[in-house]
Amino acid sequence: MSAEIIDGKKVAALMRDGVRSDVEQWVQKGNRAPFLQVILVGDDPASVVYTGTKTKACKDVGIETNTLVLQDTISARELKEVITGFNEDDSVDGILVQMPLPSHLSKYDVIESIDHRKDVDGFHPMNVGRLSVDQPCFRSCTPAGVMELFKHYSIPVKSKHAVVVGASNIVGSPMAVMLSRENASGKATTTICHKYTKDLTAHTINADILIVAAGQPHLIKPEMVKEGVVVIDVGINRVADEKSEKGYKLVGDVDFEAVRKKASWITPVPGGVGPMTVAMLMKNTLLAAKKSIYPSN
Ligand code: L34
Repeated sequence: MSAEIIDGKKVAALMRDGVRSDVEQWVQKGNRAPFLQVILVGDDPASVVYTGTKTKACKDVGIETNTLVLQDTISARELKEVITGFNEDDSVDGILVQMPLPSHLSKYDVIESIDHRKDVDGFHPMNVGRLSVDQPCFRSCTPAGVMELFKHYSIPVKSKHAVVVGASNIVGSPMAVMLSRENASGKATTTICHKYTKDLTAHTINADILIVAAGQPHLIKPEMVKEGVVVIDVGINRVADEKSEKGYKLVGDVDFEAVRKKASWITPVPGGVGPMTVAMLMKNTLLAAKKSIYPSN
């Protein structure tokens, strides 16, 4: 078997088309354009790239945006004051603080200081909690983007065995919740593996759907999966590459060339999950502007 490629770049472009026409309609009705406030603390090179991609996507769909770049020496109190200002500003619909943060700042405190009604990342405990009880909320963009891929390609989830490798707050954990909830897109039997899992292969080999968000280049080898598996590779690792102009190349958490021979569907890196994360952010920002999720806003 050789897998069909799940083209995240293409599906993300289609999603952005949808958001663009919804934004147009929203503005035609006399509303101002949605506004996303991005906050970047420091100059982590990957964060600079990702926030740049987000700005470009906003322009593409008619969402207005601004990126506030703060020094990595900023105190927790100062950052909180900045966020409070945006919370109280009615012209700001969505607030996104790009991760990771410098080590002296607590991501939990920073995330909780964002008004959950403007938390377009879906990281605030209010949104995470509402996700886990299947109530309307902002959903973390990466796992929500993966669910969108299943929908687009009509890949069945219900009653499948989904194995999630990686248990982070922003990907693995909400991914497992989305897959396992008893709703139209979920109903999978779900296993979560992480760095304390004793025999990873014993779990991955049973996966009908394997989602890997471990941050380890080429962790998943062909002998770890069964024939016909659907493989979603969330990893984006920069590895040194002299042949590339940038001096690095991007590789996923899956040994793509080898695993694709056994899989039925597989996402590439780049061009898989990454662009979907950004497209979901556009969708969430529109929902925030429309106050669709929290009408009392
Ligand atoms: N607050 N912090 C916050 N929200 C997020 O949703 C993120 N994330 C992760 C890091 N920190 C965050 C992102 O935006 C990862 N992430 C992200 C966004 C975009 C892409 C990858 C990760 C992306 O566009 N990936 C492209 C390749 C980009 C490249 O060339 O480096 C792809 O095709 O996979």
